[in-house]
Amino acid sequence: MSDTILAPALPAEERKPLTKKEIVADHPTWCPGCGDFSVLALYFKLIEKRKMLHEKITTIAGIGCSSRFPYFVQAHGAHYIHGRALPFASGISLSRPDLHVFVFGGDGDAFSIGGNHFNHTARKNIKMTYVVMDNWVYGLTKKQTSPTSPLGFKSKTDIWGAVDYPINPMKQAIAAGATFVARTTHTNPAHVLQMMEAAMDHDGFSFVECLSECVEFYEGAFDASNPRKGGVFNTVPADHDVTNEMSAYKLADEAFPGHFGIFYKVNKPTKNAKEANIIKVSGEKVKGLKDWEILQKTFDRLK
Ligand SMILES: Cc1ncc(C[n+]2csc(CCOP(=O)(O)OP(=O)(O)O)c2C)c(N)n1
Ligand code: SF4
Ligand SMILES: [Mg+2]
Repeated sequence: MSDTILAPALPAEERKPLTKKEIVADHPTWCPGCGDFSVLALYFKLIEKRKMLHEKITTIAGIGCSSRFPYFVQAHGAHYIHGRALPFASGISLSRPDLHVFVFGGDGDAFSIGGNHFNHTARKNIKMTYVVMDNWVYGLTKKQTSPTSPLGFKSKTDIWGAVDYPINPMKQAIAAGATFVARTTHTNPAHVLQMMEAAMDHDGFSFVECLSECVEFYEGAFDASNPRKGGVFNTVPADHDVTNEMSAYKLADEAFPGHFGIFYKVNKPTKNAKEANIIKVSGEKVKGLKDWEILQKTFDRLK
């Protein structure tokens, strides 16, 4: 091993902040015009802006076009099993309090196969940021109905139009117990960055629904929210109380395009903090004992 590898890392303040060039990996293989490009570019911006150190960047995803995300970030990350990104990210979050874990994924990954994990990670308030790039369709597998596809959407699985009522990600996140719930859209880069940064600063499970157009299989889905396409982009009213669950629910219940911004934000102890406390308290009880003695005590107690 070279001296450079063995040399201890310089203190953060003495290290040069990362440049985009250093964190950009492979050329993204998304279709030209896909909304996901914008989200990736803003993640790079966030890394640069917050001067994140290379070894602290943690990018996790499931499976889908959007979930290819970690491939395109030159840092630690994993492209995990479809719908299972959150349990994987939970393990990292709980065992590495020095990292802020980012999870990126699609509407199918988050609310269909991963729906259960979404609810439970939210209710446990495990510290991480989950950005769902919602395109209202399964993109990677070439146009099947997703849990957010609107009624009547014609796809390979609903050739006569979708008949199942779509879920509302914002309502679902609030009801599940997420402590930070925000909504943004890839067509407003400054807003995406603002939401990701606020989510990162939240001590708990932060969820951001980011509309991200699939130009290949659902072109124009979000035009009504894009002023450049004749739509309207309205931010959350200034007098909205983000700690009021019912007000947040009302915002979430609005017809598309609704509002964009932070709908809900409350402070509640995280599972991370609770577990750290259990470890501290139980550690004090067995202070001075050798590992095998602790194990023996545990087995004795189980008798
Ligand atoms: C266990 C399992 N079931 C099904 C699939 C096939 N599959 C891959 S991605 C995907 C859906 C992707 O949709 P979404 O999460 O919305 O991501 P997008 O491609 O739209 O970004 C499906 C059904 C899989 N890879 N693994
Ligand atoms: S299929 Fe859709 S979601 Fe996938 S890369 Fe192409 S435009 Fe993006
Ligand atoms: Mg999708």
